[in-house]
Amino acid sequence: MVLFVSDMHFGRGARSAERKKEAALIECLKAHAADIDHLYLLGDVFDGYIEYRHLVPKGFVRFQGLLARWTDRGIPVTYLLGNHDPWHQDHFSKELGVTLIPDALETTHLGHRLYLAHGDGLAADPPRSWLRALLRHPVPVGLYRSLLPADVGLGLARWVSQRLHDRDEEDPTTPARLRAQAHRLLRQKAVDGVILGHGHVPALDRGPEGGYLNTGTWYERQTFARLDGEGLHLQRWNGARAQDIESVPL
Ligand SMILES: [Mn+2]
Repeated sequence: MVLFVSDMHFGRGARSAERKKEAALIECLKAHAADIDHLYLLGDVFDGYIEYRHLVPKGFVRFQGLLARWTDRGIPVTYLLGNHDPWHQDHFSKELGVTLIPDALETTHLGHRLYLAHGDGLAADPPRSWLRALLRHPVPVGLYRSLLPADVGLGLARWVSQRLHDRDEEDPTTPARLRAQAHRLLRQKAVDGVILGHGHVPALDRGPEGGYLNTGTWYERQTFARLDGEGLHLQRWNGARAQDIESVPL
């Protein structure tokens, strides 16, 4: 069984609220620990995250500890970076054993070919794709890291993240654009399923060419996805257990 979760946006709200969201995610993951084969984090795990050569942002160490325990036990964890957390270096890979993927990933689980991504690269209009390229280019990112003191750089990135960087999330056309792009990928690529985050609206549908699932958000609705022998499930953690919202065979 494979789990997919995205858009925790850890650090967005007040500390006590964030601690509750982290605790709920840990409970949900622990409830699946006995039969999980692979965990995917589909981006925007953190609301603003800049890692420096010798420093990582504070917080959410319980969640990170769970990831380390799981990878130590041989459960693979793969983290596809989102538009709010593209600035990782090697802390997650070297310290926590997590595989970091900067963009999209095609992989196979349970005999199904899957296309996985956060989704910001698919949703972006051409006028805004320059911003995505700039924020992920090593030269401006390197300059940002080296020119600003870390407290100032991370603080500024979080301020921007909260105030200016949420247009896709506020744009009511984003979920439909993600769905259209997912079905284009299902037609063009030899994949059976496309799983994205970013749109903040959970979705699951199946056309003749395959299934599309959007994980929604952990931080608002505690929705996530599960792939098992029966197919693809959109689920919600209700605080005590995972409930099926919708399922499709793949
Ligand atoms: Mn997001």
